Amino acid sequence: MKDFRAQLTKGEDVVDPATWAGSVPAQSGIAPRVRVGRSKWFNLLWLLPIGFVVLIAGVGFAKELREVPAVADFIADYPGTVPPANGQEGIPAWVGWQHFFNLFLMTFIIRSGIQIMTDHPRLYWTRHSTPGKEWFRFQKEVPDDPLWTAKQDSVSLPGQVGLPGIRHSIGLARWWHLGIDVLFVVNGLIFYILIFTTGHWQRLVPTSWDFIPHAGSVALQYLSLDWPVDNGWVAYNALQVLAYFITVFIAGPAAILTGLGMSPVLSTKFRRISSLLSIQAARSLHFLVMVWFLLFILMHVTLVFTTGMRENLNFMYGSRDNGSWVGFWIFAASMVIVIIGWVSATPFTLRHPRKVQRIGYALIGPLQRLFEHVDAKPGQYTDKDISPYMWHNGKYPETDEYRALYENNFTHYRLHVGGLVENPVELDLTQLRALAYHEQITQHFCIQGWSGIAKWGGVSMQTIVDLVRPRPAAKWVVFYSLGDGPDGGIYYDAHPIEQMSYQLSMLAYDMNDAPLDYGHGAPLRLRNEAQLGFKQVKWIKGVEFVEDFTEVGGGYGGYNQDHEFFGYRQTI
Ligand SMILES: Nc1nc2c(c(=O)[nH]1)N[C@H]1C(S)=C(S)[C@@H](COP(=O)(O)O)O[C@H]1N2
Ligand SMILES: [Mo]
Repeated sequence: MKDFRAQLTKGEDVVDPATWAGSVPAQSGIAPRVRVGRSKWFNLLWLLPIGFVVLIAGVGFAKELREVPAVADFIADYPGTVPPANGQEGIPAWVGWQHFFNLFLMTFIIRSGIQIMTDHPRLYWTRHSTPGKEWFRFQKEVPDDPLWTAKQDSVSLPGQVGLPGIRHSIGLARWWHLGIDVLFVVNGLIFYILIFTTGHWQRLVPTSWDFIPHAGSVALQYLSLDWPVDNGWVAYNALQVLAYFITVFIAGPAAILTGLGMSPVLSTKFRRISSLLSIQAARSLHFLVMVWFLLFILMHVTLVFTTGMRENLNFMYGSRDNGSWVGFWIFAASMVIVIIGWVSATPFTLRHPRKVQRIGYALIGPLQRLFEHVDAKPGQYTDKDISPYMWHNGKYPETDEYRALYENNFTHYRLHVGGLVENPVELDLTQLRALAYHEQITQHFCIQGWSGIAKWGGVSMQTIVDLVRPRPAAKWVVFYSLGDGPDGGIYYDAHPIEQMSYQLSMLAYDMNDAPLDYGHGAPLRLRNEAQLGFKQVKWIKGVEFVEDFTEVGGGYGGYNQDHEFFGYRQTI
């Protein structure tokens, strides 16, 4: 075990984009496209000219429509605003504060969300992630190479768009995304509590069917460029109420639920929900929710500034209804904060990635840890669910040690199991195959976003635990690979000992009824279905029971944690 530790490297404490992730060169994506039919792709940039033409034509027709007497009467009957039943008016200061926090947090959430997506720039509706079957992509078609990896498929973003922009920076992006999400949820819950205890909710919820004709009328008035006269201090117009209602009560919760829908442990535990909302449906919907937010922000900001900027900013930033410039200046000051946050987030992340890793873990880690206690039952999938295509990932083993083993059909292969155990063992493949056989058909969840189902055959980790008998001091189990990670030093990962007794933790030597092949981890790999894909160490040579993983490698719990600032608990 000592030798294995000596083969580890520590990883840096800053990000140097030149040497990042095994010196992957930057690679940009292509214009986003949507699949039409079996294999035609529609470039979404066409929506810009098409949208422009539709908008101009819409304005023309809306103006004509308003000349029709019946339509004019309709607008007179439904001018656009339904005042709240409780007659409450005004916008209290706490609404302004919450609005600001929300906006500030959203800038990081959206940027890091887009960054996460660039790590697998394709969206699917089924959990199989089969190349060519995606409905959306902003990357070229998957090349014919059978060993093409998901990492090779990832793309970069400009540093001021993505967070932090550089290619395959998902570990850091996830801290921003999940960490800030916690603050966003807290802010949202406080907002819910306050609106429902003060009656302010009545300004955001359509409370009668009248809202529909009023909203239609407002849409027509906007489109005809002859805008409704309304007073946002007293009540929002019906279209505004609908937009705010959808954003606050539908899009917000949908973002959280679809986000959780991508979790390996929750998808494996809550089968019924997962059969409807597979990781890929969740990921696609999560993206569409973001599209809603982006369109909402675009329309909202445009209208705030064009329907009476000074007034509108006084309402939301100054909580006053007068003609002063107070609201504007508070808004301007708040924008300085937003801009500072925006501009410094990427440079800060590249300079202080360990801080991002630590603060991110402080925010979301407790939840990730809580979900680690979930031991899901087998039997979620059957043979017919097995994916036709399973992506590959990671760095293939190229060492002489591995090549020699491979060429001899692993006759000289030995699995070393030791550390804090009563009975350390060395097992060759024949001995491993002689142990009780365990099989499971389960889904793999790569952190990058792709997934796939396979049948795994081998030895349950419980069998190994019973064989070696860990000492009470053992709290973590470290899996060492025959292969190096992208920055040199062997790949490894640490798992909590509790999960080694779970029903879906095993060492697999078979995949889909055949011996595990080179790309997927021959001769032996880990499956722990409560965790993300990068923790499923392939090409395993050693298993060490330890008290604490801080003694191993860079001390952060695994190769990606040491080198790419991932988190060590990856249940979501
Ligand atoms: N030794 C080693 N194991 C590894 C990796 C790696 O780079 N080296 N990559 C991990 C990642 S990121 C994923 S998603 C899975 C991919 O497994 P697959 O290629 O069999 O689909 O392997 C994991 N195990
Ligand atoms: Mo992965």
